[in-house]
Amino acid sequence: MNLTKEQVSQLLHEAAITLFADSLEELPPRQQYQALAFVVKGLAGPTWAAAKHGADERGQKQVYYFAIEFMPGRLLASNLLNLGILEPVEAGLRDLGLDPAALYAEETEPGLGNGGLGRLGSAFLDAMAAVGIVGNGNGIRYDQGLFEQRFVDGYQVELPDDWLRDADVWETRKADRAVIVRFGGQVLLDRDRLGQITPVYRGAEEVFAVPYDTAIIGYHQPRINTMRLWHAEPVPDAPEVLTAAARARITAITETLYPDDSNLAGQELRLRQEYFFVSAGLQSIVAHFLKYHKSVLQLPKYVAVHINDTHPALAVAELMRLLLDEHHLSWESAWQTTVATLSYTNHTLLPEALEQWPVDLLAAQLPRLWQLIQEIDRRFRLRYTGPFGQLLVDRAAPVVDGQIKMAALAVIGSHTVNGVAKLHTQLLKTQTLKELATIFPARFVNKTNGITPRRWLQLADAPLAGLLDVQIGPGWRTDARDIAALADKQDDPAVLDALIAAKQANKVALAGYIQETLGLRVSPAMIFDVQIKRMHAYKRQLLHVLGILEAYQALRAGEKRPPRLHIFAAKAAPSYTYAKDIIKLINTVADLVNHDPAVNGALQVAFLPNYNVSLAEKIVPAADISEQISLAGMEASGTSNMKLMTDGAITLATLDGANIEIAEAVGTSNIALFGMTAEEVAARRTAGYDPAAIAEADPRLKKSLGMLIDGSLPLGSAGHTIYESLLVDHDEYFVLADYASYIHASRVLDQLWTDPHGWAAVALQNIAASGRFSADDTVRRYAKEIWHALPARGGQEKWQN
Ligand code: 26Q
Repeated sequence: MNLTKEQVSQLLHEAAITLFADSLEELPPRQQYQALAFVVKGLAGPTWAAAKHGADERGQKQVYYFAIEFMPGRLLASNLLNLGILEPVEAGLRDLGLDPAALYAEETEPGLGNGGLGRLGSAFLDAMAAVGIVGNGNGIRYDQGLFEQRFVDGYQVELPDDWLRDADVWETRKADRAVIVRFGGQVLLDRDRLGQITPVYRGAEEVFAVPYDTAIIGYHQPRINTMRLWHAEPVPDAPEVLTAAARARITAITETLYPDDSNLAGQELRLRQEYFFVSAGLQSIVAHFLKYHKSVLQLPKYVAVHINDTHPALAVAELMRLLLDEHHLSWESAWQTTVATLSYTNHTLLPEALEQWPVDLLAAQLPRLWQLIQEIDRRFRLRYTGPFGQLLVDRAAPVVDGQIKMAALAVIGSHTVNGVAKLHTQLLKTQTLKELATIFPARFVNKTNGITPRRWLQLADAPLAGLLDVQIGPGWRTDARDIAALADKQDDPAVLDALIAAKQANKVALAGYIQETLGLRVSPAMIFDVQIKRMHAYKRQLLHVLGILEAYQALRAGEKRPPRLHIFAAKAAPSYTYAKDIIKLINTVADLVNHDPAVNGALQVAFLPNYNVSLAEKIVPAADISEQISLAGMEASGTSNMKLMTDGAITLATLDGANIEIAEAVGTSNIALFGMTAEEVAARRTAGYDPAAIAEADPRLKKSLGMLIDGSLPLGSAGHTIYESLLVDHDEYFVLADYASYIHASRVLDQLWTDPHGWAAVALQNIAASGRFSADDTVRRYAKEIWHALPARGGQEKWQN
C-alpha cells in the first residue's frame, strides 16, 4: 500500500476531529494513538471487506483456527509494518513532533491468553496472512484478560485486567452475525413428518453469541484475514424476562480468561466457555459456507477447522450435531464429513493438563452433545475391539469411568493429529496417546512450532534487522530462510563488532527499563541471562535460582566471574501456590545479591513484573543467554527458545521440546546443552533417585539449600516448602540430578564470554540458523500436509481504496 507522509498528516488531523472534535496537537498521547489506529483501520478496511468474499468466489479453501486463547500483542506497529507503511507513517509522525514509539506504547495489549499456546495461535494468524492462506481465528472475547501481576513484598499480587476500559480500536462488533448457543434443558428425540429423527429441546438456556472481528493483515500483500472473537450476551427481545441471576450466568461465560495453563479445573464455567465459542464458530462457518455451496457434504473440500489443544475438542460432537440435526445427514456421512474437516494439535504431555469432563457435568450442560458422544464412543468400541482387544480400546476410548477424555475425542474425530516438536510427537505416540496411535498410526504427524520474525526481529529488534539488511540484503524480511546467508560472515570481525553493537543498544534500552521499573541500576556490560515464561515447577526456574546461589557463593569466596544479570519474567497461576513460592524466592534472592557489596556489580537479579508480549519485546532483543532448562520430556516445544535465538541469544538448554531441533539447526558447538535426556529421566524414575545424597556430596549446593531454611533468606514458609519439595518429596522434576551439569554448562558460557568475538560468532550462528523456526514455514507445512489449503501469495487480491 502506498502512502506519503503528507497524507499521513492529513488523515491524522481529520481523524482527530472526527473522533474527538479536537485538533491532533491538543490531544493526549492516548487519543493520538487512537486517532492513528483509526486511520490505519480505515486504510485496511476496503481490502478487508473485499477479502471476505474473494476466497468464497474463487472457491479457495479456508482454514478456521479454533483456540480458547489468542495473544496478538499490540497491533499498531505490526499493522503498519504489514501494510508496508511503517516508514511514511513514522516520518509523518516525526514531522508533527510526535514520537512513534511513545504512541505505540499507548496501546493496551489484549492479554487474552496465558502463554505459549495463545501466542502460537496469534503467530499462526499473522503467518497465514503473510503466506496467503485464507485463515481465520475463532475464539473468545474475554472482558478481562490475564491478570496484571505486581509484586508486594516479593509476593505476586493479581489485579484485574480491564483492557476494554478505553475501547479496543481494532475490533468491529458484528451484531448482525450473532448466533444462538444453547445450554442445558432436556432433549427428546422425536420423528418429524418424513420419519427423520429430530431432537426437541425443552427449557434450554439461550445465549446470544456476538462476534467481534479484528483484521489480520498479511505482510506486504493484500491478504487480510479475520480473528473472530465471540462475546456472550442475553438474547435481545427474548419472550421470557431473565432474572438478574440468569443474566449473570450468561455474561459470566466471556467475563474472564482462566488464568491457569496447566491444571485441570473441571469447572462448569470452563466447559461453558468451550462449548460457547465452538458452537458459535461452527454455526457461523456452516451458515456462511451454505451461502456459496449447495451441500454440506462439500464442507471438507472448502473448509478446514483446526482444534488448538483440546479446549475446542467439542467441535467433534458439535459439528456432528449440526450435520445430523440441522442438515439431516446420515450418521455415516456426517461422521465422514466431520473427520475430513477437523484436525487437532496437542500441546501438552502433562497428565494434569489433559482435559477430562465428568459425564454428569457435560450431560447437564450439553444434553444433546452427550447423546452424540455416547454414540461416538459406542461405535468406536464396536469397530475397534475386534482388531485391537478390549484392554487397548478401553484405554483409547473417549468415555471411561464416568469421564469424557477430550484428547481421545479429538483424535477420533480428526483426520490428522500433530505434536509441536519432534520429541513431543514421539512421546505422544509412544506414551501419552499410545493406544490411539496404535489404532490410527497414520494420523499422527509432527509440526514443530514457529515464531513470527516480523514481530521479533523487524519490530522488536531494529538494530539487528538493520544489520541484516546491510550484511545480507533485505530479502530475509519476506523469507526468513534467507537469514542463513549470515552464517558466512562469522569470521568477519567488522560484522561481529556490528553484532555486538546492536546487542549493546538493546541492552542499554532494557537497562533503562529495569531502572525505571525496579529502581535497579544495571550495567549493559554484564551478561544478560534471561528466563521468561510461565512460572511452573517443570520449567525449573528453581534450577536457575540454585545456579545464582552457586555464583553468589563463588563470588563471596573471592572467585572471579564475568558479571551476570539474571533476568526473570513470569506469571504464576493464582491457585498454584508452589509457583508463587518460587516467585517469592527469586525476589528474595534478588534482594540479597543486589544489596550485597561483596558481589557488587558481578551478580544481579531483576525479576520484571507483569510478563506479557510487550515486555517480551523489550527483553528478547537484549538477551545474551536464553535459559531453556525444563526437565527433558516435559516441555512440549517452547517458543521463547526460538525468539531468543532469532535475536542472537545463546541457548543454555536441556534436550527438551524444540531445544533439540535448535541444537540440530545450530550445531552442538553453538549451544550449551546439559542434563538428562528424556530417556534417562524415564530410566531414573524407575531406578529410584536420592536427591539428598546429591546435596550431601556438593558443599556449595548443600549451602544453597540450607539458605532456604536457615534464615539467610527471609522467605517465610516458602523456603521450607521449596526445601521439602527437593529433599523430602523426592524432587519430582530432578532439579538436583541436573544441577552439576547445569552449573558446568553455565561456566562454559562464562568462559566463552571472555572472548567477545568468539561469543559474537556463536550468537551469529544462532541468528543464521533461526530462519527454520519461522511460523511462515510452519503454517505452510500445516497448509500442505494437514489442511490441504494452498497458500497463494499476491496475485489474487488487490489493494482496495
Ligand atoms: C486446561 C484445562 C483447564 C484449565 C486450563 C487448561 C489449559 C489452559 C491453557 C491447559 C493448557 C493451556 C496452555 C498450554 C500451553 O501454553 N502449552 C504450551 O504450548 C506451546 C505452544 O505449542 C508450547 O511451546 C509449550 O511447550 C507448551 O507448554
